[in-house]
Amino acid sequence: MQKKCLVIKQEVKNALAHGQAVVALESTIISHGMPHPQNIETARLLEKTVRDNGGTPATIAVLDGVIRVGLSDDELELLGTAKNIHKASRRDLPSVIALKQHAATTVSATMICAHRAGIKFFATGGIGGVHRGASETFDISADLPEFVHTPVLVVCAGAKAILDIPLTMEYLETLGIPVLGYQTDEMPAFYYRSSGVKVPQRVDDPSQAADIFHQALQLGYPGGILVGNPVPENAALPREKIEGCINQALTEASKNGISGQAVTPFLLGKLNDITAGDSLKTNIELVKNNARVCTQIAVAFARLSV
Ligand code: PSU
Ligand code: MN
Repeated sequence: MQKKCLVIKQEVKNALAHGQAVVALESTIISHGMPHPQNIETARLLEKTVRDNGGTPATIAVLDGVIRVGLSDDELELLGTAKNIHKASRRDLPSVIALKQHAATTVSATMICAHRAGIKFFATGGIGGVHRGASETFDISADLPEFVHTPVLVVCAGAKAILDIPLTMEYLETLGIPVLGYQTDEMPAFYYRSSGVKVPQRVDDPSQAADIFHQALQLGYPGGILVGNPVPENAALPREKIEGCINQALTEASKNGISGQAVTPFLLGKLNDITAGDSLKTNIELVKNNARVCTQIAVAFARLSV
């Protein structure tokens, strides 16, 4: 018999069985998105934020080929320190499981694992998207098409500003993915609050987002919903300054021939160096804010379903 490839932590199982709010958290941000020790501190802070808002956190990763939904503190530590952690998006899940590897899951893979576990809500930092220069490189994150297939509501602070936000929004429109602006009319730009690109729908409180997701499920939509939640004002970086730093990081990436799944971790790391840690501070604040709002939406949804 095949060994079980999905293990759900007991606490998460209990919460799901009682129809309580459960919020998935990803692990790529821990293993490839932030330096040590801030990565592990952030992972713990996010779990605490979910709990403080009345939810149960479920951080997701693949360990020794088993999808773990809900991690122990030792497992978070391993993901934040070990060097042999793969970065798994949708395409990589079968191989990291079959070959019994360790992998951090990106947004697309975390959505798949969350859905298999029965979790409908997931908070991340910035969604992957269409990269600048994609007309040459074809670099478009697998995060975007995942929303066509997998019914999970994801709260992000917009597309990472290292991306092409107008093209990312066009792509989401083509795929027919509902995108909501949380207390904003614009898609947030990760490090700063407004990108200048309109979202198709604004919501002003968690219950509106919960209602829209509930409606999509009732209509039999097979896919998910993306919520853009702007970074808190006091943590946002000045647009002009960070744009200069992003251009510098992009130049370094092309000089070094960085491609494929290494691009995003490289750019985030470079930006952290260039801004002397300011981009990391902002990143931590925005994902914490996303965990808070996502949990509030999950709590509102749980009320709808009783
Ligand atoms: N947001 C962050 N930091 C990250 C990521 C998102 O604040 O590290 C990760 C997510 O896991 C996302 C991935 O799914 O980057 C996208 O990678 P790519 O561009 O290679 O698809
Ligand atoms: Mn890519």
